[in-house]
Amino acid sequence: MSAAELLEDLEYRGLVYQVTDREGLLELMDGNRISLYCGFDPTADSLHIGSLLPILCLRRFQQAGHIPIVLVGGATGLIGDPSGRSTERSLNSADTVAEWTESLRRQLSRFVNFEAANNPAQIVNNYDWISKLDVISFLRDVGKNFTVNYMLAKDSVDSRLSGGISFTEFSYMILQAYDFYKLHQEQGCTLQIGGSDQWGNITAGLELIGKSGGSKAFGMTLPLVVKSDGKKFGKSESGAIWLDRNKTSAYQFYQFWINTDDADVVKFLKYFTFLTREEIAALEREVAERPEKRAAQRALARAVTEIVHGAEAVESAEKITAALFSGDVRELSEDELVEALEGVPSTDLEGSAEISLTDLVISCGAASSRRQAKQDIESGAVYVNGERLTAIDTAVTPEHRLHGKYIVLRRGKKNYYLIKFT
Ligand code: 383
Repeated sequence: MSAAELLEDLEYRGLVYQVTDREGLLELMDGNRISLYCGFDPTADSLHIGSLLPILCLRRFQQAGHIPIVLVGGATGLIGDPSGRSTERSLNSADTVAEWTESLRRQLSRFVNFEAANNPAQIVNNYDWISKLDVISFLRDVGKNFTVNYMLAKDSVDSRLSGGISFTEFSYMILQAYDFYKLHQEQGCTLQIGGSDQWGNITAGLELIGKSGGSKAFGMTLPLVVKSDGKKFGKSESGAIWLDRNKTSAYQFYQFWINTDDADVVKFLKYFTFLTREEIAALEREVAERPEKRAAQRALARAVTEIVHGAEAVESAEKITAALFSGDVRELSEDELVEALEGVPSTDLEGSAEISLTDLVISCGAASSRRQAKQDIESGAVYVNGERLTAIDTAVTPEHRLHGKYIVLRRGKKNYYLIKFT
């Protein structure tokens, strides 16, 4: 892919929010392999989908032949970026940050290709150079290039002046600027990308590179992902959508994307998938003509889940979705069953004896009285493992138990209860 095609593709996808010098960048990339970087601070033990856009963008550059450098902020994570935040962060311990740095490094590695023959990705940790910087060199060699006036004018600082900002967070932009300078000098990195909140930090780097007489470098930001309903992107009722499947299961992740509004789905296909323009246009027509089929949402969920969790995860998420839709959960593996029913009321029962359906309905909390339980069962509202049972004295035996220990009870269309026998 030529430089012009890459830039056009990014623009078609709506991924270019700001760029310091579009024509200059185009000229630099034209026929040349450039190195570009994006940084991620270890402020938690996992990334969430807020970081997905820049990671995938690094991959888009790599697919076009350029060299992506993924930076993990082992040092900057100890300081705290004030960008986009209205209050001071609390500091995490050095051990915690070191641990999170490792988790992020593992996670980020999945998104770029370290084996590419001509343009293998690199991953770096800014702790490696920032920790070696002594305070005198920092103030003399780096700090001298920035006036406090310049720093005060940055959004990240200006917006905090009334509420207060520590010297620690105030200094953050200089560290990120120093990273860009270092990567520019030592690896020939000429472009930094990031979310729109990073514009100030990225341009501070360009300032430092410029003052140090380095060759020209560029900055580009991606848009903030906004939803048409005005709600914050990337949050579900249960909180952030993480990239670590132990924090957000692959099924929950898939569900998050499946639930995208019609009004947002085409935009998200452009942002978060590698589908072609033709494929996206076809799905756009589907949304207009047959919205009830949710073909675009399904394509989106499949594509993003596959990128983040792999093809097997997509298969199992679809299997779980189908099982919960039909109510028949008997074909699910034990892991899938547990994943499907995460968050539903769960009860542990002891023993290997059979139990009457009424007792089961009561002990799992599906009904609050015998009378209610009886009524629910007789009206046909109660299902065991997807099978409707209408006799109140049906014996639920150990044979019913899935994987030797689970009973899935459902009342009505959607109320699930998990009973685990120990
Ligand atoms: C640190 C050192 C650098 C370059 C960048 C950094 C990290 C940067 C930052 N980024 C955010 C983060 O880590 O704080 N100062 O949580 C987020 N990024 C990306 C993207 C985003 C930004 O990781 O907009 C969302 O994900 O830039 O908020 O030398």
